[in-house]
Amino acid sequence: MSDTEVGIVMGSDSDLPIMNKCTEALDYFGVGWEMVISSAHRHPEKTARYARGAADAGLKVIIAGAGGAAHLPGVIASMSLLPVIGVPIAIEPLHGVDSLYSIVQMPQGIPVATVSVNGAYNAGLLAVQILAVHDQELRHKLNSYRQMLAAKVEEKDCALREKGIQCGRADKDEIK
Ligand code: RP5
Repeated sequence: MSDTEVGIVMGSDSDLPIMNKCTEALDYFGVGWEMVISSAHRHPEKTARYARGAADAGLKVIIAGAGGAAHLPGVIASMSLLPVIGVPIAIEPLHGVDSLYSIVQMPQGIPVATVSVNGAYNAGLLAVQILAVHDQELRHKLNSYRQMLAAKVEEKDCALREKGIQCGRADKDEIK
């Protein structure tokens, strides 16, 4: 079985600074990934080949990021039964609203799980969660990750107390 479980596709190298955040999340959890530049508009044949071959290549999830009239995630989803996570990339002049609407408003029948504008890190996390359904070790790592997030919130709350700002609620110990 291939160690590469997540395919990351983007419309252009200009998407790379954002899409690299997927790889940070996947690397954190030790999930193998590959990365490809293709385009629904500028190179539809390559996009079709990649999407149609993804499952046979051993991929389990595809993350696709694009900006503007961002059809890449939807087109890939139409040509593969793998779950596709779409990342709307913010570009001028509409700052990602165009990308968000293009990706999130898929017609019934071909879903794309859309994250926030430039939300590539969450796309990586969502891919990990999908893989974790059948992977206990990944579930343990995800639990630890969430505990770490909660601990950071506590640290920030403690910092407020150190500045002399009171919580004030009688049941404040219950909030912790
Ligand atoms: C989209 O067009 C790409 O995903 C990118 O976000 C946008 C602009 O591409 P470049 O003109 O920077 O190559 O297809």
